[in-house]
Amino acid sequence: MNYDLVIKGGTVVTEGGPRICDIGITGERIAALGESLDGTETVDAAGRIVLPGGVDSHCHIDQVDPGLGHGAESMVTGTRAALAGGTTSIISFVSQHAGEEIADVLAESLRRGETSLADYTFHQIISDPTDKVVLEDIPMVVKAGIRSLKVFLTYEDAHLTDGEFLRVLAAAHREGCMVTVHCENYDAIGWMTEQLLAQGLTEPKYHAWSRPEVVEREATYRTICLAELVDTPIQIFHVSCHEVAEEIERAQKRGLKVWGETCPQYLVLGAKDMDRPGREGAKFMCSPAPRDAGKVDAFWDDIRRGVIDVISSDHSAFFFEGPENSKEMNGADADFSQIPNGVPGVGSRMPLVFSEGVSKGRIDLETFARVTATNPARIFGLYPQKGAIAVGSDADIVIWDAERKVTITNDLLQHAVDYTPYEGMEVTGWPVATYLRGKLSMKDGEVVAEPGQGRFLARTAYDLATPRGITPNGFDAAKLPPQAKK
Ligand code: DUC
Ligand code: ZN
Ligand code: ZN
Repeated sequence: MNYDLVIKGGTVVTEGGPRICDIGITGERIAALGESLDGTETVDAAGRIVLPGGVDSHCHIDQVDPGLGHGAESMVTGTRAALAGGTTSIISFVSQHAGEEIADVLAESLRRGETSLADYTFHQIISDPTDKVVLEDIPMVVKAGIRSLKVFLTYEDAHLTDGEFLRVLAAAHREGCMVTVHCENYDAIGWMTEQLLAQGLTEPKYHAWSRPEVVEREATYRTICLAELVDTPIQIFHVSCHEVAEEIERAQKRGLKVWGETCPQYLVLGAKDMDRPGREGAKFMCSPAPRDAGKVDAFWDDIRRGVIDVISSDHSAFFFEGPENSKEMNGADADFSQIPNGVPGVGSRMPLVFSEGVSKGRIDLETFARVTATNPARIFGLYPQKGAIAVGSDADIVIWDAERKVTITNDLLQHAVDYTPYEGMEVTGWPVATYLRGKLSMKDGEVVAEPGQGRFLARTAYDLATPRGITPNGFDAAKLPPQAKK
């Protein structure tokens, strides 16, 4: 048998564990794992780690975020940065703002997606769950191949009341969607912000003071309870610390369909970064805020034990300087509450997790592959097409040099903005080649994929997003026709 491409002799990270073997690729798929495979083209991967292409299930790319603005990243620049960093599939967002027709925003997002270099899909943000949205639009979005919704429990223009959140959970229950949730308490943050600003405490570091761990923990607990009431599978987005992960673990132990995601910024950055001189701290401002770096060991343990299943980037690209799409777009001396949240990270995600996790001996290679590729693919209905090196899966593959030491600079990351919060950080381990569906897409830092190479990943019903069929008292309220909104 002659394969189109054979990647030879690398340490291949399969779901059964790492093994030294060849990968035979025919067309866009993996056709064989074995020894001495012959190919029209061969690539020598001896001495390298061979990983499933990363699946970054939380990136704000070419999207307007309620309360945050558009960000500077286009689908072209964002997915170029993804491929440079070893990620072959991304999930961005279709963002509904109050009063907007979801059909229009969806059509626009699908149009922008056509320029993608990597494979892609979207989560549907629901900011205004009117009767039409829950009865007609969410079913329409599902028919279009989108199987996950996102809601915010904070941000001025986006947060839902508990009543609105329940309506979204119920629609997701009926339609078989995963609901992803930004868990922070809107009123608590608003009150804390007022108190801080009244004292003249305006610098970036007070962003973290306005939203300590308890604000996130409360919203996480509430989210879990409401999802349990309705019987809807959920993923808690960007969990920042062990204290919040404890709520998720309790829910998982009760058998609930609750998953947890974190991001490199909560493993690498800390509150002290936001306390850098002048406005420098704004480079590290995201929500939830980076926590006390001293507490990170217990959090890595949550990752090892699978309480936290996914490490995504929450890539959110605002320039540091400049009048538009920037951290100073509301004025160079705006107080912390006026500075857009979010850090860029789609390209640095895999190298940071590899270096902090695998190279420092905190996680093994299988866990790395699970949290960066396999689990996000499973949780969002893309598996086994994506997220695994297995016969029949798409040939999305990253060849990794586990020994290479690289000092991160903004240029290396190839995203659109003028900074990275990880500037100057040395990492051990770096992607040297990325293949998307069998096609070489990045080699030695040069992205050779073309705009439009990426494909929309339409999703159908899948087990993890299916309700358990268990409600607290056996009364499945979500199945009833929704009541008109008051
Ligand atoms: N927080 C969000 O909720 N979204 C984008 C970036 C961020 O920090
Ligand atoms: Zn969020
Ligand atoms: Zn986000």
